Amino acid sequence: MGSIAVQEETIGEGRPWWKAATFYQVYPASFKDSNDDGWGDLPGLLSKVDYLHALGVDCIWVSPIFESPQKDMGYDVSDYQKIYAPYGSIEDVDTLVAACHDRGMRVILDLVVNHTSIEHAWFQESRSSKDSPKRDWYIWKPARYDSNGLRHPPTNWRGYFAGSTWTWDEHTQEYYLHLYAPEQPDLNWENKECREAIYEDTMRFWLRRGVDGFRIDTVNKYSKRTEYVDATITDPFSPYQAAPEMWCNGPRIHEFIREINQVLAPYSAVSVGELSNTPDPKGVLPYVSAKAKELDMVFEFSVIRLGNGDLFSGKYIYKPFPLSQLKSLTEKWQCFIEGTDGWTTVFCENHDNGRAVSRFGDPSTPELWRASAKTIALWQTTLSGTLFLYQGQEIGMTNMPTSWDITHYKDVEAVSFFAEAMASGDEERIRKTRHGLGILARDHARLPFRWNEDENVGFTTDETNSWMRIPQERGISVESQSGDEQSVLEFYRRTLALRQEHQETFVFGTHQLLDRENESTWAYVKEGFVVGRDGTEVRRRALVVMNFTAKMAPLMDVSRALGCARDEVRLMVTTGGKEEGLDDGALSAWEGRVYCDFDLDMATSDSRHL
Ligand code: TEU
Repeated sequence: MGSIAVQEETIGEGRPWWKAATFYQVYPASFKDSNDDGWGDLPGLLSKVDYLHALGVDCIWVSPIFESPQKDMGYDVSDYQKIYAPYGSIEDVDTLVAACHDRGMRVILDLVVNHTSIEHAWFQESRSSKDSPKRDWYIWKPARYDSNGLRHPPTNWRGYFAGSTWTWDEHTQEYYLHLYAPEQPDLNWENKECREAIYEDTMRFWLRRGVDGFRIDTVNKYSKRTEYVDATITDPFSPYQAAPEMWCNGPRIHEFIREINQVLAPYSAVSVGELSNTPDPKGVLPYVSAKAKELDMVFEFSVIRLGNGDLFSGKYIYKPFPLSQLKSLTEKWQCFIEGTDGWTTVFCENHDNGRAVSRFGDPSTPELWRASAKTIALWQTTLSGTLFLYQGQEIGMTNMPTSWDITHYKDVEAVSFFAEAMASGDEERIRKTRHGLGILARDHARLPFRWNEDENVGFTTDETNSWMRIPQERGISVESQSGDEQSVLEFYRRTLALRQEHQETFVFGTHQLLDRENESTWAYVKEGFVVGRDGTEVRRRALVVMNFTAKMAPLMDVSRALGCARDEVRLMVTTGGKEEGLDDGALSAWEGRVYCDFDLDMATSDSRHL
């Protein structure tokens, strides 16, 4: 299964396969159920590999499928070498990898190694006694006592899912650290033996089986500051304080990541790390600079976090944002690699955020929903870096309807934030949290994938069995959109193909934002170079112009923006579906277009990529 029938490892110097590839994240519990238990599984995913191949997907990222008590949907692993039975078996993973390789596609797994489940054998051993050889594989600290003799956690840190980052262990009379749920104790990366076990039992185990790399969960939290002191009080109403400076990007983080790199390198495995709390390019570049030999790429969250309240206690107090902010953050994370040997990623959805069309688009009518979902597609597929799509994005899946009550939210984060608001007894906070969850909750992206228009949407046989309620918006399904030239799905197929065809401009090009203060229209120029037949460099520019409102918007002077004569301007693609009247001076509601300064029938085979 090791060898794979794909294009050569590198397209040219500095051009490994994953740069121009389209990645697609599968959230397996919600993708496709093959055995009618209401829970998606690996045979279900396998049955859809051809669908993904036809869409233009090059690499599938599968969210955690390992043995787990599912406190955090598999991000709490109890055995890295076993598959959670409702997903299938380890042989199913082999079959999936082989099926992808046969089609020239690749597969990466989700590597969750900042923490394990409390049910993992390592933790069971660690908590068994203070003298356990694995005691130091997790982070244990004694209690603090106040003047009244009351016991307190070692520090005042707030965890991601509300409450303290520390849980008291009666048996050994110490606290253990967990940045997430109490059932997700943090591993102690300071311990070399523990690191070696992680490399061997998680990474090498799966690489030997033929997987092509990893999406690496919480990649910058492995090195913590070792002082374990209180964080500054920023929320005077809470005993627990946000403390990312204590456990994120710690002193040994680059050393640990270089070690990971050495584990992956012999397998030429690709790595994409989840890099939170690092909104400064100067902090991100060291992770993704090619010569640093750390990670191939990372997810930086500034864009996807737009609308979130403050990062910790106020996360679900929705904060509206103007279009200009979305534009400038996009520009920032497009441009930060220019002139460097680093690389960037493009994404606007994942399993931890609300749906893009409900956050950046307008699902208020079927027409606006479709137009805005297509414009979001245009935005994403014309940006530089490696593109990541999330399941259902390609059919414009939306957040759950506002009429669904709070009992439909299953995620540990949503449940704890809502419980915390309720416990405060503050009506305003409860109302705002409920509203914010309606836009931002992680549950929205976890609703079952809509394959068809049946009640069970083709996800499972009996919809009443589904682990999450099934959304019933008609028209948002693969079946209803396939073959409809105006659909979101067919638009994704077309623009993904265009992205490949013109990758010098879209994947590898520079990004220049125009008219940055305009709060209705978004325009940028992408510029790349190809080598013509005669050996000279040929510049290729594209203007992406998108109306991000439900009203008509004036169209800018396209030839001026592209810096070419009017008769050299070509329309490459429009979301509008109109073939004529394209230079009519206006964009209709949520319409997006791409113009370019080169002949479209000049096939890329006439030139070669740089
Ligand atoms: O998320 C890490 C994380 O801290 C955030 O980016 C996450 O979105 C969180 O909700 C912020 O409040 C990763 C996984 O993607 C997430 O699903 C897991 O819950 C988490 O790790 C713990 O493993």
